[in-house]
Amino acid sequence: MSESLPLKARINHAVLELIEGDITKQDTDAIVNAANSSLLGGGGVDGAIHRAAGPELLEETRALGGCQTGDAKISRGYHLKARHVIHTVGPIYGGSDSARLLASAYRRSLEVAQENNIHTIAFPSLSTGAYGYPVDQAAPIALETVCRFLQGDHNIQLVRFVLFNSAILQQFSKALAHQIQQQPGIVLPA
Ligand code: AR6
Repeated sequence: MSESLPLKARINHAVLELIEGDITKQDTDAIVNAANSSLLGGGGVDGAIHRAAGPELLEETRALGGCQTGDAKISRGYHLKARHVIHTVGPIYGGSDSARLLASAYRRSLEVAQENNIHTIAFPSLSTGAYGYPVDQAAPIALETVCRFLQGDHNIQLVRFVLFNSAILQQFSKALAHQIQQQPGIVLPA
């Protein structure tokens, strides 16, 4: 990757970072699950999180009553390093409302984190696997939404995007570079 593309920024008192890795391995207070509205598990991130957390997670999510697209719900993390899982449902790419719903999934996840006194949170790239959202369109929405949230009043200290391969990481890094140009108050750490 070009050395000029940023992987970290400071926004208010929070750090935003981009890494290549596996969401299930993160030791943040919460990890975010790219779930579906049943909250009963699936493939991709959802399958990996349920496998790593153990069957107790499904027992808890069964009782949550599902989750609408663009909303988020919280559970415990069980055998994960993360104490909590925030389950959000991104849109299936294609509808006229896709961009709004993708932004909503990121924003609602951060609001749920804030309500539950979570200070550090890791996100995968929502909707860009089974749900078909092109990463070059999803990354700017993800970064803009998270940067705007971090510029407001909150107790979040760290938002980490955990991207599954270097191509996705590069798209997110490009989108972060754009946010740094567009939004005053986002600075690169020294
Ligand atoms: N860590 C980080 N990123 C991952 C991991 C991982 N362990 N595994 C995959 N990715 P997806 P969606 C990347 O399909 O598009 C499920 O069946 C992957 O490369 O997990 O929101 C649910 O139950 C892609 O970039 O989520 C839903 O039915 C991104 O994570 C549906 O899929 C998201 O891919 C949700 O689809």
